[in-house]
Parts: sequence; structure tokens; C-alpha cells
Amino acid sequence: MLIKKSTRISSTEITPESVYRSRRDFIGKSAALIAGAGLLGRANAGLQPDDELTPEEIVTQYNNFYEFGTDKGDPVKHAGALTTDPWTVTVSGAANKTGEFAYEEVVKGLVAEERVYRFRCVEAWSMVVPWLGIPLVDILKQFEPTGSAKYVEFKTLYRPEEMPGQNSFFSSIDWPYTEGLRLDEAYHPLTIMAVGLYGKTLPNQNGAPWRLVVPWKYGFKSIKSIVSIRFTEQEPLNTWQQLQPSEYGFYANVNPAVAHPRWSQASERRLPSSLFNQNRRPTLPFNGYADEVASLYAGMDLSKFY
Ligand SMILES: Nc1nc2c(c(=O)[nH]1)N[C@H]1C(S)=C(S)[C@@H](COP(=O)(O)O)O[C@H]1N2
Ligand SMILES: [Mo]
Repeated sequence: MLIKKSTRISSTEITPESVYRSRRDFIGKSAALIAGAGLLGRANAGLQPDDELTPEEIVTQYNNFYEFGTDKGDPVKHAGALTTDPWTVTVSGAANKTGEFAYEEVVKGLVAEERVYRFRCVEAWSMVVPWLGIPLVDILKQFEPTGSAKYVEFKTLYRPEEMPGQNSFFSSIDWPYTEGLRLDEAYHPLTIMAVGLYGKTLPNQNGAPWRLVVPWKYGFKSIKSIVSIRFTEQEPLNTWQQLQPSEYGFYANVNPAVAHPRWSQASERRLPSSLFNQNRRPTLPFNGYADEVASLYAGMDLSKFY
């Protein structure tokens, strides 16, 4: 059902047969080859001179993925057990093409690009990550959303047998983890569905096989291991907003001027950093992507729409 764009380089043209074993691998590898060939589009958007890549072992070992536990080291410890192949996504709501689709079918013919983005968690730490991602618009448009679609909602896999955090007696989260975007945010060229990082297929702990990356919003918007995409007229209720609406809103745009009720958002710890004041730097409006995205929120009071 995926319409291949003739202007794009087909993966088979750039990937020798011998390089790929599974289609899954092949996505990561073809993206890596594209990166290597210098065919990057819109990459490295708005990087500051002092933005250095966060080491791969931090990006892949210091994680938030509550399905596997709440400690930063839990995801890398437990996510290896997650089965990500086969992977199916259910598409529903205001679109012409709905139903169940195999992950491979949805990404077939689409090209992952390397994007180096700052990534800012609401907990006030940040990283710089070289993602491999497919522009989200390329994925969503295939389903032909109708004119009444104003938002898109995503859900993570619910599989307590493989996700111990979903069994936890102490978890107050109403699984599955849910997130949403306004459709114009979802279609923005900076918004990607990441399928890899550091030139490799996405590790399970980072949200395999695919996860959202919205670099101007707090990290919790970047939902992992997506199995459901729903187009809707109403603003979706996301997991953190549902849990604590006074602390987490729908928009969650990075904003140094609006404090979290329990801590300041004016600055952040750039990882690696273990001490409160180590590698601390000012937080930038929209995480430094204001030139690209501020117009999406023209006329909105961002202290109200937090
Ligand atoms: N399904 C799911 N997605 C999630 C989370 C989660 O707990 N579950 N945590 C979010 C938060 S708070 C952050 S900061 C990022 C962390 O992504 P990373 O581990 O790849 O750095 O994932 C986001 N996506
Ligand atoms: Mo986060």
C-alpha cells in the first residue's frame, strides 16, 4: 500500500544484496550508506557549535522506557527480551486507508535520513543523538488522512509478558503508553519516526522497531515501540497528562520560561553528567528549534498551553 516516491533513491540501488539479511537490518544499513554517501537531507538542523554527539553507550544505556522499569538502567537490562519481529501497526480513525499493516510494508520504499538532534527530557537532562529517521509526514500521508483529521495519536505495545514494568504493582500508568500531536506538528519536516541511531538499527531500549522523535518537545512526547496510529478530530489525552495534568500538558514544547511545578526548566544537564552542576547549560526556547517551529504556535499563550 506504500507509494514509492520516484525521486528517492531506491534502497536496492544503493544497498548491495550481500549487505542485508533481513528487511529490518536493511533499513538501518541503507540509511547508514546514505549517510556515508553524503546524501543527507535537512540533517543536523540548528546545531550549536558546542553540541557534541552524546556517546553511544549513554544514548543506549541511560533510558526512559517505563514499560521495562523506572530506573535509567532498566531498559537496557530488560528490553532485549522484547520481540520486535513480526511487528504490526493498527491504523484507525479519520483516514482512507485503515487496518493492520506489517511494519515492513509501511516503511518499504521510504528512506531513513541521518538527523542529529538535541533531545531534552522534562527531567532537565539532555543529549545530542544521531538518529536515522523517516520524516513522519512520509509515513502518515500513505494512510490518506481525511479533512476531518486534526490530530494523530500513537500507542506503544502492551505486552506485559515481555514488558515487566507493565506488571508492576507500583506503576500508576494506565497502559499502553499514549502520545499525540497536532497534525501540523506531525507533518513538520523536523518530526521523524526514528528507525535507528548511530548508523545502526534502533536498539530495543530506544524504542524498536520505530519511535517518534520530536526535537522541540520534551522527550516524553517521543513515544517508543509504536503499534497504533489513530487520526482524530479531538486532542488526544497523553499518558503523562492523564497522570498529572498540572505538571504535563498536551504540547510539552521545551520552554525555559515555564517551570515544572517541582523544578526549573531554565537549564539542563548535558549528558554525560552525573552531578547537578556538571555540564549544565541554559535551555533554549523550543530546544533551539524556534526558527523552524515557533510559527506553529503563533498567538498561543505558551504558559497556558504547556
Ligand atoms: N512507550 C514509552 N515511550 C517513551 C517513554 C516511556 O516510558 N514509554 N519515555 C519517554 C521519555 S520520558 C523520554 S525522555 C524518552 C527517552 O528516550 P531514550 O531512552 O531513547 O533517550 O522516551 C520517551 N518515550
Ligand atoms: Mo523524559
